[in-house]
Amino acid sequence: MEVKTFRAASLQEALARVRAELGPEAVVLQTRQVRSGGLVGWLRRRREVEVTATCQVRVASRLPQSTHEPSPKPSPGSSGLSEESSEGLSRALATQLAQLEEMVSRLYHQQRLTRVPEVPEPLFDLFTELLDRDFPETTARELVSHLAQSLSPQELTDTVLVRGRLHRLLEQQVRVAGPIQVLPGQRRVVALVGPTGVGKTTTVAKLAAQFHLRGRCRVGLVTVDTYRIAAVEQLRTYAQIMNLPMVVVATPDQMAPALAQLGPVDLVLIDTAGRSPRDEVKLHELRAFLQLAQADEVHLVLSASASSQSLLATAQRFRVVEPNRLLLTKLDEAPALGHLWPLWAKLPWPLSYLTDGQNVPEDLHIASAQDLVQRLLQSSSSKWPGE
Ligand SMILES: Nc1nc2c(ncn2[C@@H]2O[C@H](COP(=O)(O)OP(=O)(O)O)[C@@H](O)[C@H]2O)c(=O)[nH]1
Ligand SMILES: [Mg+2]
Repeated sequence: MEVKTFRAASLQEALARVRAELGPEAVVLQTRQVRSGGLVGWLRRRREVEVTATCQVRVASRLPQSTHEPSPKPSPGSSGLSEESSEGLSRALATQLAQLEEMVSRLYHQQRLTRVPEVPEPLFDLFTELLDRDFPETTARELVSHLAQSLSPQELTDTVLVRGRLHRLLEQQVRVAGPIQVLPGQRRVVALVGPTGVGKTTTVAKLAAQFHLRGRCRVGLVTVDTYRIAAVEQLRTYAQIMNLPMVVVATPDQMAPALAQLGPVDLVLIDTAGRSPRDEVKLHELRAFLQLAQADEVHLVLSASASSQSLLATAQRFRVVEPNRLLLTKLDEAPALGHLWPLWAKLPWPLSYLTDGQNVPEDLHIASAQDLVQRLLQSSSSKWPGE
C-alpha cells in the first residue's frame, strides 16, 4: 500500500498538496506538527505540518462491490453499501481492517527507524546554554552548526560526547602565549598597558610576587604612572614589602638611566598609566617610553567586566602602543564570560595571563585554553577550577 508524507507551512497547504498529488479520493491517515528541516529551521524554531495520506485505503462510504480485487476507485455507477450483501460487507471490512493494521504497524516501525529528530536535544541544549553564557548569537549558531555537520546522527544524541567536542572546538580557537620567559643572564622587559582601573598595578604586583617568591628571579619594577602620586605609592608599597628595586619614570629620557639603576635583574616589570585611554597624544608618548625600554612583551590589560563592544573599542585605541599579548583581569566580576569570545576572533594577540580576584599573588593564572573554556562554559563565576 502506498503511503505518502507531505510537509507544508500550514495544514491547508499540506492538504492542497495531498489533493494535487493523490487526487480528491485521498485519505488522510495522520497529521502532526514537526520542526522544519535543516539546522536553520530548527534554530529559528520553525514548525511545519506533516500530513500522511494514501489513495489506496477505502473507507466505508467508498467500498467497492468486489472485495477480492480492491481498486482505488469505486466503479462508476456504484451506489455504495445498499447493494452489498451482508457477507460481502463483513469480508470487505475484514480486508480493510487487515490493511489498516498492516499500515499502522508499518508506520510505527518506519517512525522508530527514522526517529532521529532534525536537531537532537543535546545540541539544542548547548545552543541555549551558549546564549546563557553570553556568547554572541552568531557564534552560538556557528558552533552548533559545526557540531551538527561534524558529528554523526548517532553521536549527536550522546550528551557527553557532544559537550566534549564543543570543549575541543573552543579550545582550538583560543590562542595562548604561555608564561613570561625569563632566561638566566638575559633581562626580560615586560610592560602592562591598558585603561585606568583595569588592574595593571595589582597585576604587576602579582607577577612580581610570583616570579620573585616562587620563581626566585631577580625582579625590578618601573612605574611610568606619572599622573597620580597615589598610584606610584601603590606599587612602591608592594616593592617595599617584597624588597624589590623600583624606579619612577616621568619622561621618556629618564627611561634608560632608570633601567640601569635597577641593577642586575632578570625581569623588569613596567607599570604604566594614563589619564584616559582616549588620550591619543599620551598613547603615542607611552609607545615612546616602551620603545626606549626595549620592551620584549607588551601586555594589553583588559577587564572582563566590560562589554564586548567596549573591549574591542579599547583594544583598537591601544593598537598604537603595539601590544603583543592580551591579559584579562576581573574574570570574577563578570557573571558570564561568553562576551569575551569575539576578542579571540578579532584581536591578533595571544592570551598571557588571567586574573580573578584582588589577592596578591594568588589570583593570577597563566592562560590555558582548557581552563579558559571550562570557565567560559561554567554557569556562574567562581574561583579558578581546582583552586
Ligand atoms: N575583582 C577583581 N578586582 C581586581 C582584579 N584585579 C585588580 N582588581 C582591583 O581593581 C582595582 C584597580 O586596580 P589597579 O591595579 O589600581 O588598576 P590600574 O589602574 O589598571 O593600575 C583595585 O581595587 C584592584 O584591587 C581582579 O582580577 N578582580
Ligand atoms: Mg595603576
